[in-house]
Amino acid sequence: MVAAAVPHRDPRAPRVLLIGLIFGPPGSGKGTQAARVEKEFDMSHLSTGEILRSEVAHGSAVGKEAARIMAAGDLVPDELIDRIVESRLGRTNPTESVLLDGFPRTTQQAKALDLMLAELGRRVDFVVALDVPEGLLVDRLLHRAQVEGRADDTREAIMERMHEYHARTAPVLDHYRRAGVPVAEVEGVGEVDEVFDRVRDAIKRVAGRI
Ligand code: B4P
Repeated sequence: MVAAAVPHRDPRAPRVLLIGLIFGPPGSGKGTQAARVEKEFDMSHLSTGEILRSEVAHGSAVGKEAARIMAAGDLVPDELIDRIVESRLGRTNPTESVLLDGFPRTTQQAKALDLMLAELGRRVDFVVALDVPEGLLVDRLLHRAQVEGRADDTREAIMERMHEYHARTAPVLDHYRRAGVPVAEVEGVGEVDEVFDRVRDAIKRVAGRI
C-alpha cells in the first residue's frame, strides 16, 4: 500500500506564489537555511551546487566538465549553469513556489534568469542575503572539510571561492536592487535556528507585501 502524502500546510490557506533567492558567500549557510525555508514555506528548493555535485557523483558529461572547475574553487561556465537551471525551472509546476540556492552567481546568470522567468510569466520576488564575516566563513568550510571531505573545501580552493564571490557574485545584489526587487540582508552568525528565525521573518515581511 502506498502511504498518503502528508501535506506540509493547510491547503485552504491563501497561497502566495514566490520565486526567492538565497544568496551569500561560500559557507554562509545558503544550503543549510534553504532546507528549512523549503519546509516552512512549501517551496521547491533548487540548488545548483547540489545538482553539480550529483552530476559529478554520477560521472555524467556535465559532471566531468564541472568536477575540476569546482575543485579549484572556480565558477562553472554560465552557459552550462543556465542550461541546467532552465531545464529544471521548465519542469517546475507553475503553481509552485521556488527557492533558488547558489544561483544566480554572476550578473550574466541573473540576466538569463530574468529572461527564463519572464517566459514563464514570473519574476524574482525576493532575495535573502546572508551576511557572515570572512574569517568565520573560512573556519566553517575548513570544519566541513573534516566532516564531509568536499573536494572544494581545501584552503586554496576556499580562497579562490572567496575571490570569485567578491569579483563576480556580490554585484548580483545590485542587479536586483536596481530592478526594485526586495533584498533582505540577514545576519548569518549564530545558531542555525537563530539565523532561521531571522530568515523566516524577512521572507514573511516580503511575502506580506505581495
Ligand atoms: P554551493 O553548493 O552553493 O556551496 P557553498 O557556497 O559552499 O555553501 P553554502 O553557502 O550552501 O553553505 P552551507 O549551508 O553548506 O557551491 C559549490 C560550488 O559549486 C561553487 O564553488 C561553484 O564551483 C559551483 N557552483 C554552484 N552554483 C554555481 C553557479 N550558479 N555558477 C557557477 N558555479 C556554481 O554551510 C557551510 C558550512 O557551514 C556547513 O558545514 C554548515 O553545517 C555550516 N553552517 C551553516 N550555518 C551555520 C551556522 N549558523 N553556524 C555554524 N555553522 C554553520
